[in-house]
Amino acid sequence: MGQHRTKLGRRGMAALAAAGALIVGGGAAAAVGSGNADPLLPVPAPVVGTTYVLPDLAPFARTAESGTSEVSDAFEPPAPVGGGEAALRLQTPGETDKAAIRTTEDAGTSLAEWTSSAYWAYQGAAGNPIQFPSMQLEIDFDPADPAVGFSTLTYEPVYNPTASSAPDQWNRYQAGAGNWCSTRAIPGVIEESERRCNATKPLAAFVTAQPDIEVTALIINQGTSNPGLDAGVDLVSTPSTTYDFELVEPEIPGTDPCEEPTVPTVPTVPTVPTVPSGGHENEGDEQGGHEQGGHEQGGHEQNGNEGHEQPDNGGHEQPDNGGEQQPDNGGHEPPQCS
Ligand SMILES: [Ca+2]
Ligand SMILES: [Ca+2]
Repeated sequence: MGQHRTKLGRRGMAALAAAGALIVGGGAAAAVGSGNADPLLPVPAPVVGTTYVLPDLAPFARTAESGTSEVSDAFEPPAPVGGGEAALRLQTPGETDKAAIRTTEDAGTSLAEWTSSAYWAYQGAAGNPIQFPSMQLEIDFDPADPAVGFSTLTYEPVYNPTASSAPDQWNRYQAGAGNWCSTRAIPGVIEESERRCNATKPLAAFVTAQPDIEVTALIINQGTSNPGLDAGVDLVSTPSTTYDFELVEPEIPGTDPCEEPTVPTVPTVPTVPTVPSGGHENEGDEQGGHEQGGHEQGGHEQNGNEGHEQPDNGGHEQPDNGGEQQPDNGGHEPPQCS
């Protein structure tokens, strides 16, 4: 399951910290006003890192499939600024259609940690122009009692009047700073009559009323009652990560150990020898490390000359030749990648 996604590990964290981009707490993200007419504000740096969510949707799982959920590059642009080349696409053609994906990666976090949570959404088509996908949090306000405390909180742009509902563009929603509905009554904050979005409250109100309140799951939801909605979601930020929906896993600079020791073979690179940029690293990965180190310099050309001169062309198949070449290749390649 985890093999299809990548989190920035220590190296990614170190890179963010070194770049001054690491945000401690949610303060820096709060400057983005969802009501601003201009949605193209800089994306806050991930609080901890980025998790790429590929078409298998791991670590999410589909929990409602009468609508559809898939990673797609169908929108224009296909992703928000900083969100790569694709997004989650949710489609609910009919009144009762529902599309939802759910993850428990942040299960056990305090609700207070979610005040910097956020996501981007795009409305490509809608039966009702105010409709957008929502962020939902399953919560337990009484973690000590397994029989008590469950509810689902929902942030949805329609319940946050200052949130942008502009179609055909990526809108950023500072959900953690917005107002939320609750499916169930919660003592001290949501009365029975206030359930199901008859009242909306900021997360701080929930935390104040129920200081032990925990989040048990994150859901990205669309529907029911969203007929004709064709929408995108990307860069969903939680306390631990930002989920970036992508068709293929991007190459994260600095995570490929074969990149660093490569010798530049392309004539255009000698100007900046000490600071490898993205483009140079990619070139180096393809041409430098693998081909030069392993094959050209290693066993093939020198050892192979003897074998290739023999007309039977059996050099590659005979175990004697193979035995001579493989120790060279095997010996040279791993050190270059480690
Ligand atoms: Ca409970
Ligand atoms: Ca994306």
